[in-house]
Amino acid sequence: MKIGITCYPTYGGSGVVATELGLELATRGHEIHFISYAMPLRLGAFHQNVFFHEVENADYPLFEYPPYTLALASKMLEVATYQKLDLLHCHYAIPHSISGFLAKRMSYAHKLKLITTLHGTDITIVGSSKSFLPITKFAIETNDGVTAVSSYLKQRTLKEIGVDIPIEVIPNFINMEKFNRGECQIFRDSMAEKNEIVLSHISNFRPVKRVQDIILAFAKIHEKVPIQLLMIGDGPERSKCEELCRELKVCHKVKFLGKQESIRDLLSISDIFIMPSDSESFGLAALEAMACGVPVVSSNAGGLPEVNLHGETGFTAEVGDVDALAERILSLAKDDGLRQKFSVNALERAKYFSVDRVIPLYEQFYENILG
Ligand code: GMT
Repeated sequence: MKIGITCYPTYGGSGVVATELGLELATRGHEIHFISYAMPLRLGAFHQNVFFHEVENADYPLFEYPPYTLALASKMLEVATYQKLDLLHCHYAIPHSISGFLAKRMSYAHKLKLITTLHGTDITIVGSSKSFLPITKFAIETNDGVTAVSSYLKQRTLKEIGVDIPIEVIPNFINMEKFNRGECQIFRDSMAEKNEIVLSHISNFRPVKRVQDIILAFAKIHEKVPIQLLMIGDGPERSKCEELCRELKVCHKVKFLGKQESIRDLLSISDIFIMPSDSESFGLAALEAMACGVPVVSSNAGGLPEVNLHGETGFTAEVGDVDALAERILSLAKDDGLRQKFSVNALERAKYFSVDRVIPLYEQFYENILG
């Protein structure tokens, strides 16, 4: 198949999922054309069957807000026409599905199909806001096929956006050849004492991630068990978090590592992963941790319980319940046997989301749409 993929290239999990999907499809022989305003972050080097088409936005004195949606639609049409695409697959409804709709309407020459994958905030924040709700509903209903990354997100889309179109749940996925527990003893020794448990967190430190809950929970347990906290990533809440560490006098036990490339290595030296998010349609970072055999302590927000099974692959807690988070981290940190059992279960659970199982679901979905 010849597939056009549009996503946000620089921020957020939806761009990561779209890019990895394109790369996996390309290795299976499909021809993939990424269409966006910048090269998706994880695209990197040259890949066979993968092409990137940059959308140049019009700059004109009248345009205080240059109309990216229109520039994208024109580029989609151009790529679809000259590369003879079978379908356009948009990730994140706003504005990509609207551009896709325009491109499809303009492409009289062949029967271009339009698919959108809903990722989370396109529904839970942007889509359900008063100003975007009608256009989000329209953007979704205009597709030939719609997928959501969790059952939770599907239900919220049906309920809050009120769409009248079937939504198929195709979960996010993981390439377990890229994400697996590596041998990183020297690296681990440089991060923590031999007897310490390594607790880690990875995110973009936006308010929705509730990173301060991690510090509050950590402060409650750091004297009860030898433990080191790794805070990986960067974003608007990082400074407040560092300030909280100083206030609670836990700085000597917390390392803020900023943005990192070697996520797999950092997960490989971790014993427990923490994700206390306020809202999470899926929680890709939790899945990446599980693929490296790391048990997860997370909130029970959104689709997280579909990934992290309470009492099996880790623990979940009510959003904002810092005491429960602390108690659950402590029980795992103190019990080597339980941690080992959850680690095995986490790895097993991650296999359910492996590319070998999930990518064929997308291929089948495309084939059904193409008839
Ligand atoms: O919250 C983010 O990191 C960005 C956001 C996005 O749409 O780019 O992520 C959402 O999509 C990810 C990939 O499908 C999911 O793993 C995240 O759970 C989801 N984030 C939220 O729902 C808050």
